[in-house]
Amino acid sequence: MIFLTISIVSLFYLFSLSFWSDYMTLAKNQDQSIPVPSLIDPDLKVELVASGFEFPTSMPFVDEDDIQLLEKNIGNVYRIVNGNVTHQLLHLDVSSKDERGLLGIVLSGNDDSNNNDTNVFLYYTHCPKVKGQDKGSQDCGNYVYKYGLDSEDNKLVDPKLILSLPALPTPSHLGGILQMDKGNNLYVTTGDLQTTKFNQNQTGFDTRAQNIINGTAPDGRAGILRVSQDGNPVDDGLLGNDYTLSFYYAYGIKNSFGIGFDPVTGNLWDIENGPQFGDEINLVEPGFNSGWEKVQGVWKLNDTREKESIFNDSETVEFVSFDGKGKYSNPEFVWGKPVAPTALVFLNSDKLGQQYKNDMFVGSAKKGTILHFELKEDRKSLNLTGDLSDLVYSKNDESSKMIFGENLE
Ligand SMILES: [Ca+2]
Ligand SMILES: [Ca+2]
Repeated sequence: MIFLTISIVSLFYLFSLSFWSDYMTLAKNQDQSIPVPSLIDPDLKVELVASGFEFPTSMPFVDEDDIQLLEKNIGNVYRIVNGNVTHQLLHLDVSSKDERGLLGIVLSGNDDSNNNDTNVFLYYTHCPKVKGQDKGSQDCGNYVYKYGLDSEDNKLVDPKLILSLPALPTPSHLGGILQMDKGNNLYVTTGDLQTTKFNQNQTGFDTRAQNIINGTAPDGRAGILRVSQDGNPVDDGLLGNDYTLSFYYAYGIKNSFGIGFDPVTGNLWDIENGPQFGDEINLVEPGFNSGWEKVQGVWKLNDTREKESIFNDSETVEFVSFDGKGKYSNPEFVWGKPVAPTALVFLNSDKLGQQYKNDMFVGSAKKGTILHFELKEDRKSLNLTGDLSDLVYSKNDESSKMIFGENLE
């Protein structure tokens, strides 16, 4: 039998917001009672490639054996070649409170705006400091910067500010995932920046991007933004040409830690994090409205964003549509109870076997699980059977068909 190898680093890319250091403790102990990372397919195995990182969040491949990796709280960008950390490419002064930090990275070819071979885009939170202390959250921001990779000196150089995004009222739900489409446009996930349970008295941050009819103009939160590599709106904007509405590709998103492009169709998909229910997988067509804060998962919400009833399309829910340019559509998959999806990746390869080629993989922070989904032939929905054919994973549903790997935490 040929043993195909999936590297732990590849898995980690899927499972980007896990606690790597916890896993390393497990790996060292090798105690029978402690679960070890495993894959369901007996033809595949997990292999340790590199270790010792503190709260890694994202790790793009430059090529097969050349990886960049982010540390959320420390703000370091590393280069890993053949499993060895060869260089620290950059250190950033980031705020690491709660979900803030160095969160997202994507690479692209040079666009001739600098002399470097590769552009590296980074998403991070920065709060100005006074005497070493965060000055207060009012000046914090989430930023997307473009760097050039100087591969001779192994440094990220020539920083250019691409997007300046809000970071209030709380250090939660700020997205931070970056992706690049085939046309070399940059996509950025943002969240609503509100912690529903603990900050319900906060006001002034309700925008129309959260489907608040009388809300203020969208300011970059609660969506998937699309910009050129210079930070300009693409085609004058899908939903309108006002700043910052012109950046929105999708809206009505509470928070997202994962977006990916289907390598067959080029369609964008996302995972979304619900409150105490209703994590989602969505096909994100241009102008997609995911429904937050009016609908989450398959549920219509009340004024305090709790479940009110099952939502169906005939029901009257007043969504913000931006003059009909934005369209609500239902998720392609919903979890009844949260599994904290952390990454979404399409496997654009047959290296793990023909049966996985172009399929979708989703990481979950719950027990470090990697889930595997096949798309239907039209590639606009998921090929789900049995208990999952209602598109909802409920408490007693059989989930084994989804599971690809476990204990990757
Ligand atoms: Ca939704
Ligand atoms: Ca079900």
